[in-house]
Amino acid sequence: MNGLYGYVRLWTNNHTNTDERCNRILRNMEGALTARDRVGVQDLVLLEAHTSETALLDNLRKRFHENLIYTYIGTLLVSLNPYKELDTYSKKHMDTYMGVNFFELPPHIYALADNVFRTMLSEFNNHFILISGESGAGKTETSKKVLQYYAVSCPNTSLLDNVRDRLLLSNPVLEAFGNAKTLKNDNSSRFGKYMDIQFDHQVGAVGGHILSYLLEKSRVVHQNHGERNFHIFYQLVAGGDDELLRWLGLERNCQNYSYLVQGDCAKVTSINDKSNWKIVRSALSIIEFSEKDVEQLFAIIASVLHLGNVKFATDALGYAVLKNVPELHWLSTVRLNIQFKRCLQVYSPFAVDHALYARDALAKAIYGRTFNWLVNKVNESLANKDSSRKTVIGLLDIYGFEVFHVNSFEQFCINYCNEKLQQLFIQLTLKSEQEEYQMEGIEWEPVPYFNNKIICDLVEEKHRGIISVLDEECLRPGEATDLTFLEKLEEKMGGHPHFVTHKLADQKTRKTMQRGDFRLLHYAGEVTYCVVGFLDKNNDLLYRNVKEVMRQSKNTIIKHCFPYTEPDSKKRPETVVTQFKGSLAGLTDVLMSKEPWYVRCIKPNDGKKAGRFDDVLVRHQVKYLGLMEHLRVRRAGFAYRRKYDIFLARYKPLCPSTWPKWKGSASEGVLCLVKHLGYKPNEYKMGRTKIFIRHPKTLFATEDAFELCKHDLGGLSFCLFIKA
Ligand code: AOV
Ligand code: MG
Repeated sequence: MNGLYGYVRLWTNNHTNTDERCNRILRNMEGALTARDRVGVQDLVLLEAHTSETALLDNLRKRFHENLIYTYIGTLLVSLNPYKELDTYSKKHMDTYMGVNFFELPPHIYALADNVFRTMLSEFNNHFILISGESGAGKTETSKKVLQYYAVSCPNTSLLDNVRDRLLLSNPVLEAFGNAKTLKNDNSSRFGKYMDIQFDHQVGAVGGHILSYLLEKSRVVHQNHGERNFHIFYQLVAGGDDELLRWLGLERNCQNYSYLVQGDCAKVTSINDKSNWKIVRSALSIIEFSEKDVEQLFAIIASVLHLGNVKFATDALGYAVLKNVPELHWLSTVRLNIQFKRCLQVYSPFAVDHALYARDALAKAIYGRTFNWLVNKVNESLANKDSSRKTVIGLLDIYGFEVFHVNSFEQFCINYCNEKLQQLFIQLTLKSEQEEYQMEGIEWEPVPYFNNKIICDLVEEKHRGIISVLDEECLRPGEATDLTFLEKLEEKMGGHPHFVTHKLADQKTRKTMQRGDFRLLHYAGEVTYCVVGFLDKNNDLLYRNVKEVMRQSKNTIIKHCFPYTEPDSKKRPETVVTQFKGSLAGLTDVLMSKEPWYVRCIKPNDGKKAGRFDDVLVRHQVKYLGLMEHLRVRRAGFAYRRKYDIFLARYKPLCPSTWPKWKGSASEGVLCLVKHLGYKPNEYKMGRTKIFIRHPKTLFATEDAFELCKHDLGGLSFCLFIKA
């Protein structure tokens, strides 16, 4: 036997055939270890001695090639995107994981979901699952699996079947309106989503509530090459029946709509718009959207497409005049009942590019506000009317860190958000770890982390951060430009270790930047942002007259989305990024009040390919996700901790004094057990409620012994020595 984990010395009550039994057991153990060589360990804490990044990576790679995409670090779940359908998500799999302890079955998202659920039941408190990872790493798929697990596997009554359906169907609806194809991901979330699933302890999931964060509205009017607008537009054009399209004045050809073809990839092989349309259409009915709501909703979607086709000519004085295109007919009189010409009077006399800008601003406002209306409507349908106390499990699935060839205001917001979540992760993992040692009366030395607070501060610090400089510039209309914003940044941030611009850079770096760029050294890597459009996007202004015209629309959703506001209200509306900052702070508070669980998603390659494990790419993610540090904390202190009663219940067959029944307290039983197993005094500590085990190999050997005992030993008892 490889001797790394210890050896088993056996003695039996029945001394006959001892050698033969020994051999059989050792053969079994060898089998287990060989399997382990092939598929790696299922908990990285169990990695052998000199734990290095390379060892961790090797382990993930081995498992990945065996289609084992899940691996633990303690209770944290690492998930690799397989980029293919795996046969591990059936109802049968769900049932297998129900009520089973973490370490008893191979790692799985269902195991985590089930443990969260059972902890919530036993402790009667609120939890959340933070799912993080870069764009395309699998966050949204993971969050769907969790939701499916709760919806399908929790005890439930037929009365609540429709709650289940609505919970599940809220996904395709919100994805249709809030997801899009990007270069990173064919189904990229372009909004942040936090969903509370409410549980009644007798009946299971009984309701839900969704908070949405900053939708990337600019996509409505512009898509980069190789990207698409939000799915719903293509779904409507491909799947809407003839009569509906006729009523909306739409043709069944995406190429006819300027807002759908800017990325030049309206058709995507991995996406079936037509069948997705059917799913969304029936989901809307099940989520209790009335026929009228649905009609008006699609009238809005169609209007946005018409709006994108509105064109302008130049008059004799060089000002924009509306061309009399058929789209005006659909917009003005038939489906939206807005007087588009009146909207534009606001801008005239303006040049054509200004008029186009106004048109796009209106399209973005209509879509963005309709999206918020949609989320509210879904929430109404998911709301649980019963006011008795419920506990919740929150699911956080937000847009992942992203770096494109050109990065703009949207990436700045998305990456800032990821920076905040990383900060939360650091705070919570450090905090909870330290608190636990303190609570249990165990001494320990904290492990140093890279703390990304320095980057969060750079972005958001009051009066000093990038956001504050941006807002200041937004307050100087007419004077400030994107470039003056950049200059102010240079003035204030110059010398900051995580900030550089073309002007501030050394010669080598300068070659990789343009004059209008600034670069941030994020926790997850460098991103170069182009300042063009920052001020406009942050201001996100709509002319008041436009709002008035919209309010007069006969479309009740539009009317609702453009409510009356005091015309002379002095208060300046908050800028986009400041609103976002506020809502992220709110989210942090919500999360801090709950028990955290983590899933760290990893993208195995940049080509969306099954079976390809790109070492450099994965290593980079392992680094910035802080997996090594997390592992180190787990190992430096005590790799494992278990409540006395749980530890005793599992391992008591390994000791004649505790098996089959122990009469004393659980902690005394554990002490007796570990002494019998030959644990050395420095190997473990007895806390107030838990046993802490320093090295994974100790638990590993115990676990091996337990496995053998389960399979082979029957009435046999044996003693296990751990090699020093
Ligand atoms: P993301 O949410 O992390 O990116 P997704 O969850 O949308 O990434 O995953 C991207 C794609 O990877 C999916 O559309 C699937 O094709 C595939 N995929 C991910 N997880 C699995 C899985 N467990 N099994 C099979 N295929 C999977 V972004 O939303 O872009 O940050 O903003
Ligand atoms: Mg996503």
